[in-house]
Amino acid sequence: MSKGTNTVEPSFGRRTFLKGSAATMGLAALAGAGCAPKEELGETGEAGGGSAAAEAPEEQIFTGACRGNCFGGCKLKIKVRDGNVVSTTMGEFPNPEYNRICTKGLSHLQRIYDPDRLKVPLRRVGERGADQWEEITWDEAIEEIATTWQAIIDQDGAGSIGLVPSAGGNFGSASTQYPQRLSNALGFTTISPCYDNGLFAGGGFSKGTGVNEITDMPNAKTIIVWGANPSEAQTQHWHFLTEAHNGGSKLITIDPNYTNCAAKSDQWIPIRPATDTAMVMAMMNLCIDNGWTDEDYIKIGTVGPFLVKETDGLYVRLSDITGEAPAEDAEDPIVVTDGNGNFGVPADIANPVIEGTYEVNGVKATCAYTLLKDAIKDWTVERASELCDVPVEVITELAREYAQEGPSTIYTGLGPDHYVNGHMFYFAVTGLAGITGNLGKPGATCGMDWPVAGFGISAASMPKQIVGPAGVIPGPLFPVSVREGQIEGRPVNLRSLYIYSANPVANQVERKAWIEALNEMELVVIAEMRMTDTARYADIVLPVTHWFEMTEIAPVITPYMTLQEKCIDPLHEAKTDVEIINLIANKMGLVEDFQYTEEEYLAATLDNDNARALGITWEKLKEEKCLRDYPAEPYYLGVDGVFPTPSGREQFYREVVTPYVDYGQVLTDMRERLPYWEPPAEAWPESIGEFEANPLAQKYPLIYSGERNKMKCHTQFGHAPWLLELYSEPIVKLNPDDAAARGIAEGDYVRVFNDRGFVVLKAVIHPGTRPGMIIVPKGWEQDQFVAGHYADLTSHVFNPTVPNNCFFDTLCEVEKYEGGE
Ligand SMILES: Nc1nc2c(c(=O)[nH]1)N[C@H]1C(S)=C(S)[C@@H](COP(=O)(O)OP(=O)(O)OC[C@H]3O[C@@H](n4cnc5c(=O)[nH]c(N)nc54)[C@H](O)[C@@H]3O)O[C@H]1N2
Ligand SMILES: Nc1nc2c(c(=O)[nH]1)N[C@H]1C(S)=C(S)[C@@H](COP(=O)(O)OP(=O)(O)OC[C@H]3O[C@@H](n4cnc5c(=O)[nH]c(N)nc54)[C@H](O)[C@@H]3O)O[C@H]1N2
Ligand code: SF4
Ligand SMILES: [Mo]
Repeated sequence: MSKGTNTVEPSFGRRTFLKGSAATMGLAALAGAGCAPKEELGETGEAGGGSAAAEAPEEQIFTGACRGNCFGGCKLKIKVRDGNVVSTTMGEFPNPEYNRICTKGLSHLQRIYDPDRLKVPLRRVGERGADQWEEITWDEAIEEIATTWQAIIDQDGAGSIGLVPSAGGNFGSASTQYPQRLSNALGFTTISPCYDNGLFAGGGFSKGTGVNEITDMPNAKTIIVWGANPSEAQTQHWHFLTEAHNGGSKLITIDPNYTNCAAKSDQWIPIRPATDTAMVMAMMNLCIDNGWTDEDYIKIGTVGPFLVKETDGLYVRLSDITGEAPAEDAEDPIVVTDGNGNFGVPADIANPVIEGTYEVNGVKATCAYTLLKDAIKDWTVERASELCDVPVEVITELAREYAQEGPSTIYTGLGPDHYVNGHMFYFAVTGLAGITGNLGKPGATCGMDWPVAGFGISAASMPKQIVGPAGVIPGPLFPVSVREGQIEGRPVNLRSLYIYSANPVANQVERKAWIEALNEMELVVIAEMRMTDTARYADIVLPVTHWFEMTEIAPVITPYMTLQEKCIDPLHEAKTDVEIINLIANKMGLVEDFQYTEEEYLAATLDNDNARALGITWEKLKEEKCLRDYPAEPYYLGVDGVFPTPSGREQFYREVVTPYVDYGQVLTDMRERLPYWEPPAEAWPESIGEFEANPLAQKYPLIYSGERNKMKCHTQFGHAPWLLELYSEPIVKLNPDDAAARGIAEGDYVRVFNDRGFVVLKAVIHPGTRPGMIIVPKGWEQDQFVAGHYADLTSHVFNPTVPNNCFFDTLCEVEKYEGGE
C-alpha cells in the first residue's frame, strides 16, 4: 500500500527480476510496489490515443473512487489527456488518514484499455463455454432479451426470470441498484449471492457502521485480529493497525495460518480451523469465573437483564405485567426487574438484576445473562484447549488481557465465516465484548468495518409499479433448485438469468453445478467488461462501461461518500448499467419508470431524510466531491448507548430466530438463540474429544482454505499485466510436512482434488501453513489454471439460519500433477 506515490515515478525497473520472483509470491516486492514502470504507463497512454502531439495536450484531473469489493473505496485522482485516462493516483480525503492507493488502484488503465475488453454486444453461437460468438448490434441484443423475456412472462410469469445481483462488483449506487428496479417492476426471482452472511447475521451489528471508526484503533490497548488478514485484504486499513501497534497497543492475531498480519503481531495464536466459537465461550467462562466481566455494562448495554419467558423464549414485556395488550401500533416495551418484585422499563428500574429466575403472572422468566452462562458453561478452558489446539494458559491469558487490559478491540475477518458453523463465532464474540464492557467507547469495539450504502437505499431504487421480487434462492442452492425444480417445496422454473456486477461461476461454490444450471437456462444475459468465467456461459454478453466512464456515487467503507466524475466517454460500444436497463425496460413497455439518466437517478437516491440529516445533497456532493457520511466524527458505535439491533443493545440472546435469507425454510433449531458450537459440516478431519472425524477425511485429509490476493479484487484486475508481472499464476501453499509426505517440492504442479472436482496449480512450500490445511489464494479464473478450478472443490452446504457460501468447509487431497485432464 502506498501513500501518495505518483505512477509516473518508477520505483523499480528490473522486470526480469520481478518475473522470476513472481513465480512464487512476489510479496516482498509488493510491499513497496506503489509505482508502475514508467515505460508501461507510456505505452498504455500511447495506446489510448498518443501523446506525441507538438502542442502540450490538454490535461484534466477528475475525482473518482476505486469501488470494487475490497470495499476500500480509495479516492482517486484520474488524469485525462486528450480524452484518454493516463494515470490514476491517490486522491485526498478531508481526513488525510484515509488517503491510500494500492497496486490495483494504480492499474485501472489496464482495465479500461484492456485489449480483451468487451467491445460490442455478443451472441453465443457455439456450445456454452466454447467461446464462439457473433457480434450483434445493441438493437438486436435488446430485441432478443425483451422478446424472450416477454414470452417467458406470458407463459410462466416473471418469477421464471432470475436476477443475479451485484455482490459488490461495483460499489456504485446507480450501478448496484438500477437493475434491481427492473426486477422489482416485473417480479423476477432473486438469486441472493450469500457471501459473508455469517459475519452479517452473526454479529448483530457487524454490518454498516457496526464498529467504531477505524481511526479509533490507537485508542485500543489490546487489539485482537481474529480470522482476518488485513495486510492483504484491507490494505487501506492496515496502517491504522500498525500505527496502533507502533503506539503501544498489543496486537494479537488468531489464525490457523501464519499470515503477514500474524508476523507483525506481538502474539500469534494458531487455532484449529472452525473452532473459534468454542474458544470464545471458554473466554467468557474465564471472565465470569474470575470476575473479569463488567456488570454495570451488562445491565445497561446488553440484553443481560431482560427476562426470557420459559413458555416461548420471548422477553417479558409491559403487557405481560399489566395483563393488558398495548394500544394498536403502540410499543410493548421490554421490562426488567430489581429482583424485589418491581418490574418496569429499564429507565424506571435503577438497578436491574442480571441473574436469576422470576415469576411474572405465573410464568417463569430467566435473565438472559443467566441463560448465556448456562449455555456456555460446559466450555471449560480445558475442553476448549483440546478442541482448539491452543494451550490452557494461552486462552486464559488471552481472556485476561482482553478483559483486563482494555479498552480492547476485536477486529474480525471472514475466516470463521467460511465454515457452516461460522456465524456462531460472530454472535459469540460480540457477546464476549458485551459482557466485558468492551463496546460503546473509544478503543472498544468488535466486528469488521463494512461498506455503508445507506443513502442509496431510498425510494429511488423502487419503481412506482412494484410487482416483485418473486422469491429468493440462495446462490449456493441455485443449481440444486434448478435441478430439482423446487426449493422448500416451492416450484422453481427458472428459464432465464440477468447477471450484472458479478462473476458467480468463479466465485460461488460448486462451479460445475452452476455451469450445469446455466446450461438449463434458455437465455443467460450478462453485462460485463470482459469475458469472465461467467460470461463464457452466457447467451448474450453486453459490454458495460468502466467505472470512470460514468457519473457515480461511491458510498464505500471510508466514512466518506465520493463522487465519481465521468472522466471519459464510454469506450467502444459500452453502455452503463442504467442505460442497459432503461433500454430493456422501455422495449418491454415499461417507459415511465425507466427514464432516469445516471445523474437524475443519483440525485434521487440522495433525496431522502437520512442524507438530509447529514447535510448531504446531490448539489453539495457535486460541488465538494466528497462528503462525510458517518453520523459523528470520530464515530464510536454505541457510545450513545444505542446499538443497531432490535433491542438497541448488544444481543447475546436472540429473542426471535429468523433466517438471514428467507427462501421459505422452516427453522427448528432454537439453539440459535444462544452461543453453541458444533463441528463444521465437512472440514473436520480429526476426532477431537467426543467430536468424531468426518469419515471423508480418510480419502481427503486436508482442509481447503484461501486468502485474499493483494493483486486482485476477487477476479477483478485479474488480467492486468502489471499485476500479473508481480504475481503471475495461481498457487497453493502447503505445509512442508504435508508436501514431503506427498513427494511434492516447491514449484511442482499439483492437483488438488475431491469428489466434486479438481484444480491444477503450482505448489509453494510454506511453513506458515497449518499442517493439514492448504491455502489457495483467490481471484484467478479458468484460463489461468493449468486445469480445473478451485471453485469446483467447494460444496453448497450451509446452516439454514444463515444461508452462506461456506468455502472452507471443504476437504481435499493434493497429489503431484502428472499431466492430463
Ligand atoms: N486484495 C483483496 N482484498 C480483498 C478482497 C479481495 O478479493 N482482494 N476481498 C474482499 C472481501 S469481499 C472480503 S469478504 C474480505 C475478507 O477479508 P479477510 O477475512 O480479512 O480475508 P482473508 O484473506 O480471507 O482472511 C481470512 C483469514 O482467516 C483465516 N482463517 C481460515 N480459517 C479460519 C478459522 O477457522 N479461524 C480463524 N480464526 N481464522 C481462519 C485465514 O487463514 C485467513 O488468514 O476481503 C476483502 N478484501
Ligand atoms: N473459493 C472462494 N471463493 C470465494 C471467496 C473465497 O474466499 N474463496 N470469497 C467470496 C466472497 S467473500 C465474495 S464477496 C465473492 C465476490 O464475488 P463477485 O462479487 O462475483 O466478485 P468479482 O470477481 O469482483 O466479480 C464482479 C464482476 O463484476 C464486473 N463489474 C465490475 N463493475 C461493473 C459494473 O459497473 N457493471 C457491471 N455490469 N459489471 C461490473 C467485474 O468485471 C467482475 O467480473 O467471492 C467469493 N468467492
Ligand atoms: S483496490 Fe481497494 S485498496 Fe486498492 S485502491 Fe482500490 S479501493 Fe483502494
Ligand atoms: Mo466478501
